[in-house]
Amino acid sequence: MPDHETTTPTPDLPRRRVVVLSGGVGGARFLHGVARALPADDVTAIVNTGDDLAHWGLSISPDLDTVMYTLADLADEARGWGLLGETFGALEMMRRYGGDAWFSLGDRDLATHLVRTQALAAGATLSEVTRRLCLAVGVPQRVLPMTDGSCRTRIDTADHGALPFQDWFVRLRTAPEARRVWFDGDPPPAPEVIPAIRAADLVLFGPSNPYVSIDPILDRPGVREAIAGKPVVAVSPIVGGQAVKGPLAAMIATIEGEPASAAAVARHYGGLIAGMVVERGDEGAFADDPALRGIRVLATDTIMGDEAGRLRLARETIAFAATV
Ligand code: FO1
Repeated sequence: MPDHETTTPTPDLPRRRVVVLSGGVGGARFLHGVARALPADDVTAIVNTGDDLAHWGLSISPDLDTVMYTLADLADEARGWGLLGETFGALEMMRRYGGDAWFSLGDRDLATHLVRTQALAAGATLSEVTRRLCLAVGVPQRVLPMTDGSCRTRIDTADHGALPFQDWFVRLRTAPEARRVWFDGDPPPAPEVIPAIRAADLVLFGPSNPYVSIDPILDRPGVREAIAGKPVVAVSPIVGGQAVKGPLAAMIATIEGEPASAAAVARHYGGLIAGMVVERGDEGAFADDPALRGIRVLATDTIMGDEAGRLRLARETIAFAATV
């Protein structure tokens, strides 16, 4: 796989302006493929910020950073978050001081949060500082936070009440059963979000968690309406009844009361999607459910094992989305 500087957009794909809705790792890897398949000007990522948190006095936007690091080829792919070649010296000292050490901020990653925090304190918007960070690490695609305002994901649990997302996800390792997901704050989308969707030929939902990654974006006022007239295709984050990564399979069971499946994700998106890309073997449930018969399905290999796999899935999804 060539470096991204030398990668040429796929010649046999027609020119399409694509918007990808994304959470962290799954969406970021899919975006990496889309970014290698199309000219940079044609790709806009709209990224969940419901996972954002203030920690050690810093403004942290995990999904924006995962997308940025992945597109810049700087991500630690094995860990699934943070930077490649990271060290955790500051975290070790924090632990010695008896400070909060449950959320692991790496030494190099700290620079990202320091720049963001300073810029926000000086009056920049999250959109502006994200653009600045992306340009600095060589990401030419447009990466937009879903909002410049505050919208925080909360997980209602039986034993611990309503938890901030990262408390549930990292500190408690998703152990408390998730009963409901809701968003604290209802800010408008960031200024470029609706114009980007209006200008798009295709809208793709990355293989991200629908409850905690895609829904917070869709719930920004005006986003569902802007998406409604577009060809929308979702890539399934569920493969053969299992989540590729993270707590989604358990969430479908506890929130919807049904086993995890690509079809359950499609039902959750309701009439919003015209097509879904699923793992081979997962397509049968779509034909069986009258509610899903209107959704076109592409069954393919959706596990993005390596960069070639991401690029292939991106090309197949874009070509498929042009037909829905
Ligand atoms: N995930 C973890 O499981 N443990 C961590 O300590 C952790 C730290 C962390 C720091 C910065 C960052 O950008 C992401 C980090 N993540 C960590 C990942 C993050 O919690 C989740 O991947 C996303 O919020 C879900 O998409």
